[in-house]
Amino acid sequence: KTQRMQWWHDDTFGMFIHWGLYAIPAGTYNGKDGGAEWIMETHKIPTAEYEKYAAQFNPQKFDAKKWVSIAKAAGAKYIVFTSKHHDGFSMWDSKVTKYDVMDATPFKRDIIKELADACKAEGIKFGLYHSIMDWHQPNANPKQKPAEKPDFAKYREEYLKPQLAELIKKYNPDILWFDGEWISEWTEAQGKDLYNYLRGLKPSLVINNRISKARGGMEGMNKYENAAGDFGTPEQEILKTNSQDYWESCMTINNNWGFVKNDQNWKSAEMLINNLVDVAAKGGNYLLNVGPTAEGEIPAPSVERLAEMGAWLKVNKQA
Ligand code: FUL
Repeated sequence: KTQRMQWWHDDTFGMFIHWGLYAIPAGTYNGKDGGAEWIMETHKIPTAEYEKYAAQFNPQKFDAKKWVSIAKAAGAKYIVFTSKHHDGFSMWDSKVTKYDVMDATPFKRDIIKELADACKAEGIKFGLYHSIMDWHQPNANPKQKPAEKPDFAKYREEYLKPQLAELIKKYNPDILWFDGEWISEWTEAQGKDLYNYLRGLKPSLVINNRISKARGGMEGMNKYENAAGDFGTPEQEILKTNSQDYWESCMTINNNWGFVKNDQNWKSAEMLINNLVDVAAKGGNYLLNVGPTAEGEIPAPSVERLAEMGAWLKVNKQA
């Protein structure tokens, strides 16, 4: 147990936000259902075709303060937001690419800046989910596009790392939450190198274990010792028993991470509270996801459930 991890461990409850261009198709492509934030892959949408969503991205109802107040009312102490998901679209004003919210959309507002500022103002810790896998960068896809002679090291050194340095410098995140580490090009050595590099830029950073190769499937805990990363990441499940290692269960509030129009399979507030209590009793953190719409709103059924959790916590949480 370390001093650096104390606040994170004590905070226990966070709100995950999956938001990107995929909120526009909202789980349906060419009349066929399937995929949320994975829709590009699910329907094998060509890059040039998928890129067109950027020109449509104009979430006029986006209000960072409102999102943060929803998290706060729920009793969540930190937010983790998708800076870049597997589709490769950057949700901030990145100097490394034009495929970002500033250069490629009519919206032209730096979403991460607005969110980071709103979190800071409210004393909510701020984290960024960042995908190592990137379907938009030809150099990140050696297996899929061998004909293009992709150079993964070039992607890693000249795209991935500079983008992360930019995020740290500009928005001072408390947490970096990696994902998409399972591609065969990514190695434990690269994970360690990246971990050390990022902690060098900001020593207090908290970083999940998906920066390394140690995650054992969906159960999410490390399958070997001395891996890079500070906490385990069970996905859509809760550990069966208490663990001495740091861990955080991330879960959806309906069936999907990204917004899906037809997904009305909301978990009850009672179940969400049970999950939170179960996780906390076993020494873990609970990262509960919402998927805002293309207009920029957290769906009402999510807001209602989060409010119920907050009301329950107010009465029942011991100091
Ligand atoms: C997974 C990703 O592939 C999903 O899209 C989602 O982001 C989840 C939290 O992690 O591995």
